[in-house]
Amino acid sequence: MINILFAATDDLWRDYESPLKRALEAAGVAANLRRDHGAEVTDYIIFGPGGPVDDFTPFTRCKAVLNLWAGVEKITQNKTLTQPLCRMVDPSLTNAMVEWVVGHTMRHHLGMDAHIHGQDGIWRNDVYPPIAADRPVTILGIGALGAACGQALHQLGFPVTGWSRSPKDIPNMRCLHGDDGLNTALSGAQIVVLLLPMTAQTENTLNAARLAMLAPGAFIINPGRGPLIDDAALLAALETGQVAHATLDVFRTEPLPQDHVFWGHPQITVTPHIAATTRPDTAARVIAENIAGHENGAPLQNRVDRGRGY
Ligand code: NDP
Ligand code: OXD
Repeated sequence: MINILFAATDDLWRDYESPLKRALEAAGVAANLRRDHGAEVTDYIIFGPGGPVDDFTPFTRCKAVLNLWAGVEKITQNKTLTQPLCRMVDPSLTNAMVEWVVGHTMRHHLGMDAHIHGQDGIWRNDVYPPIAADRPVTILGIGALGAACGQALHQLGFPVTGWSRSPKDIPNMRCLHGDDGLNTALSGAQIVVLLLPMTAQTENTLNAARLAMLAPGAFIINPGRGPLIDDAALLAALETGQVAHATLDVFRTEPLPQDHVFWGHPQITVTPHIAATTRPDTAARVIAENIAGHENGAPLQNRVDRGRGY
């Protein structure tokens, strides 16, 4: 029998307790899942932000910390964490992100706002969108989420360019990497989707100089992390029309303060970090199967490289 500590908030325990117990049983893991195991008897920690564990030092027998979130920027800064860390890669979360990114891409591509807000009796049939093949989309970050979004956008006909840290060869998209690759990826892009993790290297990836490389009137869609974009540079680019509209799901401060300039800005759409929430049923299966595999000698899945920060 292994001891699994659920170290997350009360509301997440309500959502996850039953799915985790079911998934552990289905994966053949004999486990005691509780919120109050002592550090010295804990074999695995299921971790969520805002939970009770800040100091991982006493968890000397813990074999892995399994994060309930895909993004790990907060926990990787915790110097007491020396145990292996796994991030969340959940098929339902991926599908949710694909739906959200495709939805917001199509809104901008089709210019839906003009018709939703322009029911004024005037028949303007001379303005219509290009076909997707004439609308290049660039995705910054082509890992679990960015690559899946790229495939879906390709299916709809968009020419997709993806950018990553290391060289990649992903079907149906032009793959670029490194600084030169970033400049090429952004040059002339009409829609840019940010799905990078937050690290010291990715902060302000979209700064003034890089926003200037986009096609005039470009659209920005950011479900990655707020600090990936230089906020002041974005506001300036919206002002000149270099960027026509930004749809932002993530922010430097969350919740986004009520008096923040982004709220109510006519060229910004704020969504409250809901692009892709981890779904308990599928996430519980991912965690249970990872533990089961590890107990049977397989390497841990979705391990975070602490040096890279993601
Ligand atoms: P992955 O780790 O699978 O992919 C990250 C991608 O970013 C990889 O392609 C990686 O390159 C690239 N990357 C990292 N650092 C750099 C760099 N310095 N330069 C260029 N490329 C870089 O992450 P996921 O796809 O699972 O998730 C991405 C992010 O999405 C999460 O970190 C999180 O912040 C955010 N997220 C947001 C959600 C929401 O609801 N808004 C929900 C879930 C996640 P390489 O392939 O070479 O490693
Ligand atoms: C995540 C997120 O990282 O919801 O999972 O942003």
